[in-house]
Amino acid sequence: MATKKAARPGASAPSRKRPAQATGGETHQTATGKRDVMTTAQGIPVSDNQNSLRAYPRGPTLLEDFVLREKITHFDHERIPDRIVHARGSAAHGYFELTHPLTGITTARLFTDKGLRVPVFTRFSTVAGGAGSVDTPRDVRGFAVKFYTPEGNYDLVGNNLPVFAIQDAMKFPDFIHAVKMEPDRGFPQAASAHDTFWDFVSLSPETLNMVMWAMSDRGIPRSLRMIEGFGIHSFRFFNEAGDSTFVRFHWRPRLGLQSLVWDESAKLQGADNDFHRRDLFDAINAGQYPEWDLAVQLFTEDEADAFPFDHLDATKLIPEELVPLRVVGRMVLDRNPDNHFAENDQVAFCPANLVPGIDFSNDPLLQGRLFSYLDTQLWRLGGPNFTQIPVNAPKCPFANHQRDAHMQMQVPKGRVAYEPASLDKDGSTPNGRETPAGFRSFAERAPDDGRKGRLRAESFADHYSQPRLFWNSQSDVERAHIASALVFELAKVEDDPVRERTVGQLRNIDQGLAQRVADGLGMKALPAAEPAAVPAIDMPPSPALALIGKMKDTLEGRCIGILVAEGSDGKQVDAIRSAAEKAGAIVKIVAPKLHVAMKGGKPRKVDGQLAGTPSLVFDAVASVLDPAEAEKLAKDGAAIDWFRDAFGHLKAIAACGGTRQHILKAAGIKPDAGVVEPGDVKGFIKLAKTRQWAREPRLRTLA
Ligand code: HDD
Repeated sequence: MATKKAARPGASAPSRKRPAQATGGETHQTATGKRDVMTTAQGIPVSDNQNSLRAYPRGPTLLEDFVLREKITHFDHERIPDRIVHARGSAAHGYFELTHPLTGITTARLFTDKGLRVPVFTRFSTVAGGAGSVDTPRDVRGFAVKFYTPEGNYDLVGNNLPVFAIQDAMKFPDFIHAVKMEPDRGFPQAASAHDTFWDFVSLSPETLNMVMWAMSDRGIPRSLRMIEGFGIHSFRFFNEAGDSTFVRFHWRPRLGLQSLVWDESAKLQGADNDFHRRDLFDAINAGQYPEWDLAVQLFTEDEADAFPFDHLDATKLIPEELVPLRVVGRMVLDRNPDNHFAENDQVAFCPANLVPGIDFSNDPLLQGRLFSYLDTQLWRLGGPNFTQIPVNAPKCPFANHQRDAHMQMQVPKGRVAYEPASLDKDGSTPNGRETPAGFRSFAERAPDDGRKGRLRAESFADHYSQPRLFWNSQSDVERAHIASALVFELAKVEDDPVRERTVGQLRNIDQGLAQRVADGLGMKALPAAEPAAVPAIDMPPSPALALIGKMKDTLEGRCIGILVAEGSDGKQVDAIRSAAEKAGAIVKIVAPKLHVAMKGGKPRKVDGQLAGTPSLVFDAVASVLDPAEAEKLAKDGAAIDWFRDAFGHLKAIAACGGTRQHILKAAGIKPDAGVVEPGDVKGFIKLAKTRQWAREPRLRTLA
C-alpha cells in the first residue's frame, strides 16, 4: 500500500535552542514566559505542538503520545464550577489609602494608620447571569473589595444597592432560585422579568425595598466606574477598651453616578456583551484610574434603638439625614488583572474575613453569609488550600499548623505541626498563645430573656416604609423610569395572579405608583392591596437616595464618538477632539471604512468601523461629514441607527449640515436643544456632560 509522505502542516522547525538548564528548586514556567522553548507540564521540551504522534502519516494516533494526552487532559479540566451567584465579574487591582483615621473607634490599622496604603483587589459582578452572560441586564451589581492589610485580609463584600432582598439567610436559596433562569426551560438568562421572580416577590414583601432600587436606573449602570458600593449590614468597630460603635460602609465614585436608559441597556446586550468589562479595562489601560471614597456611618446602640426600623435588618438602609456619612479614605484601581482566570475567577471573597477591631453584628442575613462563602469556595476551588492562590494569599506574613490537603503548594519544614509542643527547639513554628494583637470578638452581653427558636424579630415586620421613602425621594424622571421598569417586567409575567398580587403589594408602597403600573399594564381595575403586617409610615424624603442628583456634570471618564468619512473637515474634528479630551473624555473616531482621508490630510486609521461601533457605546456623539458622504450614509441603516439611538438615548449630538439634511431626516429626528452644530464646540461640550432629560417625554411613553 502506498503511503503518502508525512507532511507537517503548520509545524515549525524544531527549536535548536537547548532548554535552560534547571538547577535545584528553580521553576521555569512557560506561562510566565521565562522559558524559551515549550515544554510539557513535566518540563520536557516539546518538539512539535501542531501534530499528534501517528503510527504512520495517515494512520491512527498512538496512545503513547503523552504530549497530546497531557495537553488535551489539561484543556478538558480548564473549567471550574461557576459561582452560583455573581458568576460574571470584572476585576482590577489597586490600593486603598486612609485619609481620615478613626482613632479611638477601632483598632483596625486599616482605619487608624493615617496615610496607610494597602493593596486591594476589587471585583464587580452581576448577580443572576452565568459567567458568559451579558454585562448590562437589569440586575444588582456586586462590589467586593479584598484589602490586603498588615493584619491580614479584610473583605468588604457588598453590592451597588444599600439594601438586600431578604432578611434571613434561610431564604437565600429560594430567592436565588426564583430569580435565576426557570429550571424546566432554562431561560431567561440574566433577567428578572419572568414569573418565578415576581411570584417570589409578590409573596415576600420584604423584597420590595430592594426591588424598587433594582427597578430604578441603578439596576442598569453606565459603567462599573460610576456605581456606588455598600457593605449593607451593620458591622461593629471596637477600640482597645472594648467600646463598640456600629458601622455601615459606603463607596462613592469620584466620577459620580451614571446610568443607561433601558432601551440602551437592552441594545448594548447585543452590541457589546462585554460593555462594562471593556470599559473598566480600557479606562485603566488609558491611565484613567477609577476612584471611590470610602465613607462610614457610625452610630451607637442607643442611637440605633431610636431608629424607626431595625438596623440589623439588611432590607433597611440608614438615611444619611439620620446618620451622616464620614469619608475615611479612597480606593484607586490602577492595574488590570494579568490573567482573568487566575485572578478574577479564583478570587475568593468572604464576609467572615475580618481584621482585629471589626466584628459582625447579629444581622441574621450576615450570620448565614459567614458560612456560605467558605463553603462555596471549598467546592469551587477544590479544597482548603485556595488561600494559597496568589490573589487570595495575604500579603502580610502568615503561619499556622494547617497542613496537607489537595494542592498544597507550600513545603512546611520540621516535625512540629501542633501546639503545645516541646520539640520545637528553635521556636520556629507559630505560637497561638502569644498574640496579644490577635483577633477578638466583641464581648456582647446576651439579653436575659433570650430563648432559642426559629424566629423573625417583630422589629423586622415593616416592609413598606422604606420603599415608600425611596419612591418619595425620586425626581419625576426617575419615578417614570421605575414605574416603566415595573411595567416592562410585569408585562413579561405570564401568570395573571402573580402580576395582580405584585401590583397589590405596590399599593402598600404608594397608591399613585400602583395606579401608574396598573395603567401601564392595561389593568381594568386596581387589584386589592395585599395584607400588610405593619402599615407604612412616612419618612422625610432623602435626596441622597435619588440617582440623578448624584450624577456629575462632567466629561471625565466619558466617551465621545465622532463620525467622519472621506473628505470630512479634519480641523473641525480635531477641535472637537481636543476640547473633549481636555474635559477628560476619551474620543473615538468612527467611519464607514477603517481608513479615511479627511480634507487636506492623508488617509488615517480610525478607531471603529461604523456598523461595529454603534452610538450605544458613547456618551455623546458628533458628526463631521462632507454633504455628499452624508447623502450616501442616509441610505445606510447603521448610520441612521447611529443617530436614532443617540437621540433616543438622550445624548447630546453635534450634527453638521449634511447630517441634518440627510441622515437626521432619514432617521425622522427633529433636532432639539440637545442638537448643536459641530462648530459650536463649547456648546457641545457643555451639553455632552449630561443626558437630555427634557427630550424623553417626546420620545417614548413612560408609565
Ligand atoms: Fe453573596 C457571592 C454580595 C448575601 C452567598 N455575594 C457574592 C458576591 C458578592 C456578594 C458581591 C461575589 C463575590 C465575588 O466577586 O467573588 N451577598 C452579597 C451581599 C449580600 C449577599 C451584598 C447581602 C447583603 N450571599 C448572600 C447570602 C448568601 C450569599 C445571604 C447565602 C446565605 N454570595 C454567596 C455565595 C457566593 C456569593 C453563594 C457565590 C460565590 C462566592 O460566594 O464565593 O457564597
